[in-house]
Amino acid sequence: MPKLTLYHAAPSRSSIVHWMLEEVGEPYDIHLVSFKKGENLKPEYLAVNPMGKVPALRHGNVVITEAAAICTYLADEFPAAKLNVPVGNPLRGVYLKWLFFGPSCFEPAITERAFPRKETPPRSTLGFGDADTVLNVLAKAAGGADPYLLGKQFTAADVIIGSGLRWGTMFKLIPDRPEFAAYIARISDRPALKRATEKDARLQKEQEGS
Ligand SMILES: N[C@@H](CCC(=O)N[C@@H](CS)C(=O)NCC(=O)O)C(=O)O
Repeated sequence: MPKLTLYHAAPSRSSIVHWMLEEVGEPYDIHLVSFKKGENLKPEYLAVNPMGKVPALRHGNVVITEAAAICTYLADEFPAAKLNVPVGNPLRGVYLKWLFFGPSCFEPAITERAFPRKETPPRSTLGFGDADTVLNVLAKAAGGADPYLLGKQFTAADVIIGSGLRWGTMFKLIPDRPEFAAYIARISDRPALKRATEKDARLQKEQEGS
């Protein structure tokens, strides 16, 4: 079985993949990348991800970057974990929508709120439209999640959207809404997320001590 290695800085966007790996349940290694030491911009790491960013995942000879792409890959590569919606299932469209909505709409909307621009480009030119609409769409999805975005099945889409909602709420980048709180409480109960979060706290100390 090809080895899985996560290039990780704890906690950061690579924590999304850390959670996903815990959900998948296959053995994996962690290669810590220290931002403090600038390791993400050194040639050794740029050979892994020329963007100089984490996460990156090595699976045998394959390297995948971009958190949502990695989660999609893992869900498809390890179908026994039942974290994907396979081709042919009518829910696959909704599943893919949320996986793409995370990085293409939710993330830029949060950034826009955190660092407002002096001059906002026209709504029609922004892929995410505007932050309020994004948050309304997400609030409706979170409020309708029963218990997860796609219904009974927890999928990689919950890892992507759930991570963004947790992170955005934690850092007060998105407004408190009861729909978000209930959904976040539900996903925070997942043993895999608890394991990844606890491990991240230990890894952070390790990183800071190094
Ligand atoms: N589009 C990337 C973003 C990754 C990203 O921005 N990672 C941050 C950590 S939260 C990073 O590596 N920052 C280091 C830097 O830019 O110097 C993804 O979704 O995976």
